[in-house]
Amino acid sequence: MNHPASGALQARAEEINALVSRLGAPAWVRHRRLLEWVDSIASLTRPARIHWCDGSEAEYDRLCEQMVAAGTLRRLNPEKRPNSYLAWSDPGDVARVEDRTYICSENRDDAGPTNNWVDPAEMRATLDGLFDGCMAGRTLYVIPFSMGPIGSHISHVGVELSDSPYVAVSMKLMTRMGKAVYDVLGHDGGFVPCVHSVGKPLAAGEKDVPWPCNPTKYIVHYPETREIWSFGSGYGGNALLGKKCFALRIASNMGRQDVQAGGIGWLAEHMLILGVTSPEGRKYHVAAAFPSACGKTNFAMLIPPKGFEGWKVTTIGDDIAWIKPHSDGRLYAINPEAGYFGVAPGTNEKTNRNCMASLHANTIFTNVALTDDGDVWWEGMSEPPAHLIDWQGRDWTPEDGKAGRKAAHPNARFTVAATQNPAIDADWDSVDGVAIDAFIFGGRRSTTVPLVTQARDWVEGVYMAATMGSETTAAQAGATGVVRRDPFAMLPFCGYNMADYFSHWLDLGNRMQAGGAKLPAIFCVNWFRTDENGKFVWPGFGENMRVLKWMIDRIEARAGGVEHVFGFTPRYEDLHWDGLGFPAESFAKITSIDKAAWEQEFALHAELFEKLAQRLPEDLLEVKAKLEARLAA
Ligand code: TSX
Ligand code: MN
Repeated sequence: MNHPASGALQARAEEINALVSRLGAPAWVRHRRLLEWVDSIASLTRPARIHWCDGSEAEYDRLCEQMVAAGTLRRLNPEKRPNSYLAWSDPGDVARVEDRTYICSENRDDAGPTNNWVDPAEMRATLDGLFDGCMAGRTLYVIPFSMGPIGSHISHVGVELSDSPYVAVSMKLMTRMGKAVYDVLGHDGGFVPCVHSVGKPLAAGEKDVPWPCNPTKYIVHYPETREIWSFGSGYGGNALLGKKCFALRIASNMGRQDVQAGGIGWLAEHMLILGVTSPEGRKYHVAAAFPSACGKTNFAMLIPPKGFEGWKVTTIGDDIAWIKPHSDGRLYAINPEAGYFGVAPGTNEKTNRNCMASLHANTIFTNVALTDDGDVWWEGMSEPPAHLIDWQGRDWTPEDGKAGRKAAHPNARFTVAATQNPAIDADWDSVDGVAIDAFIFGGRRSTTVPLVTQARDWVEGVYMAATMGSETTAAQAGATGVVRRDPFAMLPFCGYNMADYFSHWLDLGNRMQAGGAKLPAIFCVNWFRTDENGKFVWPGFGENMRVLKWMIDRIEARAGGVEHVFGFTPRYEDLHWDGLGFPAESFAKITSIDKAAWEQEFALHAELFEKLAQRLPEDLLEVKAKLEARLAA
């Protein structure tokens, strides 16, 4: 006790004890910086109380009960949909708000021309004003979560402070949330601080609304200090900050900052991860990037069709992959998430049987319709029932549907734990991740882009991914059928300059190859070519297995293919056709390359490259010139 250091230690301990008692922190929280941060946010936002989430089932059930009482959730019929709930959001809070999403780097050019940017000091001043007292009358939930398997060297921890119980229970389904995270953090482990408020303080005695939110919305990222601040929305990616904000925008920065810190770097990608096991028991893993409305979750849960007896497809993830080089020269991927937050409309027993099975119980639905027997319905699930209550609480009949009024919002969602997926991969929670054999990049294109192409090498693959485009559908904002560039399906999710992101991919490939690594093959796919009558030619869904098998055969140097302008493509006879009558003439329609269409396509690539010109890597311009020369020849 007389040692000089022990007095200082004692003073520190007393300070922590004072913080702990002021904040009501439980015994398992003794992380000084975390306590100080919670204290500072509580001082700013002035909640009525603080709830430290432990992630238990009991806590989940209690919060859901409270939300039922408050009118935020409705308990579904336990006979039809056990332990499941339905939420209807405010009609002005139904989707991510890209025009209100900011990357506040110190330097504007580091955010790049595809992100909204505001000077961080200016943004901090704005947010300080908005967050001042914004949690009045509400509970501040302290939500600790691990993105990735607890204890994995690829995983990272976040802590979200939110005044929304809907966020707290959603984070339980979507991440590894709870007490165990504090064991990883210890007394001084690193975490990404995420501050979220629905932005609707309650005056003394004011009655709450079922879905509080604020017309003013801000989704803000500070990449240098790795912070996330979200104001005004309670919906999806705006509010569940582990997903798009952390696992993509902040993590993409972390993967690149790792290089600046002397590491080899890593990738945070908008990719599903699936396993394919052959009848011989050989297992392969692919990671695939698709823009929205391409059926990513359906592909992640694909069921092999007739003719593929003995083949198995298993899901590691349906939305995000964190990918890191390993000392064996291969790239290993984890799914940082632990649940699915998927679009409900269009999901049915035919398009995705595994998904429908996942949703049989323990699910939170948002903005779908309610049936008269207390179950859920959405467009594309089945024949519409004679009567429903739509997502805005109004009566709905199939007549309304014919008049164009949808029962479920087009962006209606399910939130469910990954463990409910009957096709979950045995290694989905592995701390090592899975070794990636191939990358797939896809888009929705009615013309121009063939069914499948294998890039000749890494740089050509990066070019294909960088120039990806997809046609908008009726479910999206704006005109339909317009091709929008969506590099790597990362346009709304890359947390820094998109041109620097291309360089990061190229450089990582170069570093790995210099170390003797054999990089994954890169493929480009398009399930959506249409014929002269506007009908889809390729049957898609489970039949995409035929394309997957060709890819695996290419990796094993078993399959044939021919070289065309853009790389290698299968001939009709290179695909396994057992169980499907698909004529060679149809195959020709979806693999043909139209020279004039591609000349136009290259002009669109040039437009994208001009936008990114300031920092665009030379290599991509070289690939473009080579491909154009091939097309001209
Ligand atoms: O998810 C889709 N996939 C990937 C599946 C593993 N969808 C749905 C996209 C919207 C989210 C698809 N839609 C796919 C596809 O491969 N292909 C198509 C186009 C299509 C739609 C209907 C039919 C065939 C193709 N056929 C019939 O309706 C009978
Ligand atoms: Mn996504």
